[in-house]
Amino acid sequence: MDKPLLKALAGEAVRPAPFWLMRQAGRYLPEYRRLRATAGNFLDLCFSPPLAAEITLQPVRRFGMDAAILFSDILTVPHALGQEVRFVEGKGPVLGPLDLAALQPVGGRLDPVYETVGLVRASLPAETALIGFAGAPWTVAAYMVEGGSSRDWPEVRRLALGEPGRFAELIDLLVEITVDHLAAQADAGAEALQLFDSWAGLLPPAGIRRWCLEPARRIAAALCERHPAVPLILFPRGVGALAAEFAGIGDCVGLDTAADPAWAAAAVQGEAAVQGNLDPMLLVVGGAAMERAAREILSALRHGPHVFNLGHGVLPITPPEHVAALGRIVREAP
Ligand code: 1CP
Repeated sequence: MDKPLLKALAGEAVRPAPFWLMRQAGRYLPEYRRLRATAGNFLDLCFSPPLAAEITLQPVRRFGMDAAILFSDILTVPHALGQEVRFVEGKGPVLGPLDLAALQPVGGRLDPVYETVGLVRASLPAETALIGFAGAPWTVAAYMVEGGSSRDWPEVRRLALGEPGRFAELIDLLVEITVDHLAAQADAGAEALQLFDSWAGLLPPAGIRRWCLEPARRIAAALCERHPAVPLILFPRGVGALAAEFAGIGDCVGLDTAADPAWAAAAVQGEAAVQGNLDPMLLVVGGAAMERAAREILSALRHGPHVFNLGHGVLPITPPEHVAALGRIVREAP
């Protein structure tokens, strides 16, 4: 276990801080766009192990991150439960009608994802760790109920707050399949796992505790039984000071863009590693503004375990040379 990322996730203040970027594979890279153009629809790409493995490796080859994150999507899970999932060019994900009673795992649908994990593990540099991931139940439920992305997410919020008994059935099912999906990635060679709760911040505090924190606790406990040595990173985006409550559950808490790293050093780092949290727009801007902000984050979190990352995913308009510059800043930080 001498990979820098794994040491940091185990609680060590590794310097230079290991780094990777959420959505580090994707449309800002010309080599991704070229491959994407040959592949037809996006889910087919996720389920083509040689192509998905190649895309996973592209950013690591170019920028030497300390981790690769499996190229897949959080919406492979509703697909594996039998709900129709399509990605429409220029619009994003579109899901078919949700029939709660009809949802059940369709055997084998996620097997290509695990095959990809094996392919990537076999060709990663020795010091680079492989991160597997899943969407958290609340965030995946949001897309399933809403039928796609949404500005205000009215349907899922109404269901969670207005019919909690019925909503719990969906969350319970998602907890179960998420545990299986993450455990299968660990079986196939993933060395750390991240749970993306991108829409946690839509809920009031009691809702965050019930629909984000408690499911994360159950997922962490089940994974701990099956894979005690595989660390879990939680990314509850938009939850403010409640991020500290997630530190008791995961090995690492991912901070979103709005979180103050100095606060997290005091409130989170004593209990868990902290990951984050440069504003993705500063990576678009680059130059002195990016350098100043990155150094402030590194400095605020320097006394404890820190994995440098963004506060949310890389934006498609990001110049790749800014990613290279950011990597140098992190590596050369005092
Ligand atoms: O057009 C294209 O080429 C597809 C764009 C794309 C990509 C590159 C989508 C569609 N998904 C992905 C890959 C992806 N998605 C990864 C790969 C690994 C990486 O490099 O990080 C990961 C981890 C995800 C996770 C994901 N998918 C999240 C959670 C993280 C986040 O950004 O908040 C979410 C919310 C999704 C849903 C999704 N997938 C794709 C789109 C357009 C969306 C909807 C986003 C929205 O609602 O705004």
